[in-house]
Amino acid sequence: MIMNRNEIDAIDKKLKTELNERRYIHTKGVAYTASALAATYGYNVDKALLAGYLHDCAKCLPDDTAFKLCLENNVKVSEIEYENTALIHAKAGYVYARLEYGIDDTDILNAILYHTTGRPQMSDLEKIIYVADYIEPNRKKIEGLDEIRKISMIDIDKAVYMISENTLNYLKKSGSLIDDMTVKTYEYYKNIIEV
Ligand code: DGI
Ligand code: FE
Ligand code: FE
Repeated sequence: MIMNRNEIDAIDKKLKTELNERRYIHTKGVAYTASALAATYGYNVDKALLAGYLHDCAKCLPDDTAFKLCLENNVKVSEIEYENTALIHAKAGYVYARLEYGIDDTDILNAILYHTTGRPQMSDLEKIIYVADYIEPNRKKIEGLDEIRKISMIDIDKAVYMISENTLNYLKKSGSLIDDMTVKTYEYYKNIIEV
């Protein structure tokens, strides 16, 4: 899926009306960071930019709209997603990017779908978005972030491992329910960086 400058600009404009200011600023940060990671790892820069732009496209929808979008489009919602509404924007975004932003590229749609929990054996683009979401410059300071930023430009699998470990620790500390996929991502990337 190739988009020209005008099409990207149109997506940018639409996102600006659908996201709050903070989320829009974060979105731009992810888009540019994703394109830099793509350049580093020899991936298509425009595709990474587009996926970065759209990764949180459903973040500001009301929860009931997000649930409805999934259910009406045959995307199953799990118990944990009903209870932890921070998770649903990934699945809703997967549907919304296709219906509202005309995205038909499976890799871009999957990068949106898995950007919050990750998954084992992510594609290059999925890893780029997962990492860019965490390291973009507008993210508020998280412990270990400088080190993760540095590693991100050297070994993306290791960066995925470090981010998933941080996320798990954070969720444990805050007593949140943890999605199976979040744990599977951590275990998979822990194993592959240890060989
Ligand atoms: O949408 P963003 O704020 O840019 O970032 P995100 O999509 O990575 O994550 C949204 C939140 O979801 C973040 O605070 C971490 C949280 N999260 C990730 N995995 C899990 C989770 N929350 C729960 N309850 N369970 C998980 O497994
Ligand atoms: Fe998100
Ligand atoms: Fe995000």
